[in-house]
Amino acid sequence: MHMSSGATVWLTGLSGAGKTTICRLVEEKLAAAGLPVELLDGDVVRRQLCADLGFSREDRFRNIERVAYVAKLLTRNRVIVLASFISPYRSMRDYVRQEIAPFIEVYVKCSLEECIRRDVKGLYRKAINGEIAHFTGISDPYEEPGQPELVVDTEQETEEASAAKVVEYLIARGYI
Ligand code: GGZ
Repeated sequence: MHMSSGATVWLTGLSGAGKTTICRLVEEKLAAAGLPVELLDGDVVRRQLCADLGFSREDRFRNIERVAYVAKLLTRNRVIVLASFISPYRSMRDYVRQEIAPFIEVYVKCSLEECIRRDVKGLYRKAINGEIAHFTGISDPYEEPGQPELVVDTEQETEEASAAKVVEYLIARGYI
């Protein structure tokens, strides 16, 4: 594990499914192995690069287009990009897939019921009370991936185990 061909690992899933935590764990493992790695996370990107955007369908597409542009530049410079975005529409993920190679779609699977139960940031409660409009899973759609490269189920396994699966996938396919 000391050379990388570059790749974008794209984690999609509901808010609270565990995308950010898994990305951070994968990042730690890759960085420890001396690999070039960058994390692109919805929470951070939306305070920086996409501070002007909201959560309408159009703005979500703009968000993902900008991130895809950055991920593409990094990937072609042999960086392993770990991108963590709800990216709720199949067509937006397909757009990224045709922009970037190699592109590895990871579905971070967790039922809406469990995300509501966890409600890490209290956003589901607000959304259910009508205090946040267009909230994914409550008042906005989430389209499950049809054929992701990898599925990790955070209701069935620990985030450590999910992260290990991502790393194993990258090794098995020769990306790292
Ligand atoms: C979904 C929202 C919303 C709405 C704020 N819908 O779990 P979080 O809190 O920390 O991460 C979520 C983040 C979603 O941004 P993304 O860039 O990943 O979304 S997308 O790919 O659809 O463009 C959530 C918070 O922002 N958040 N309002 N209405 N998530």
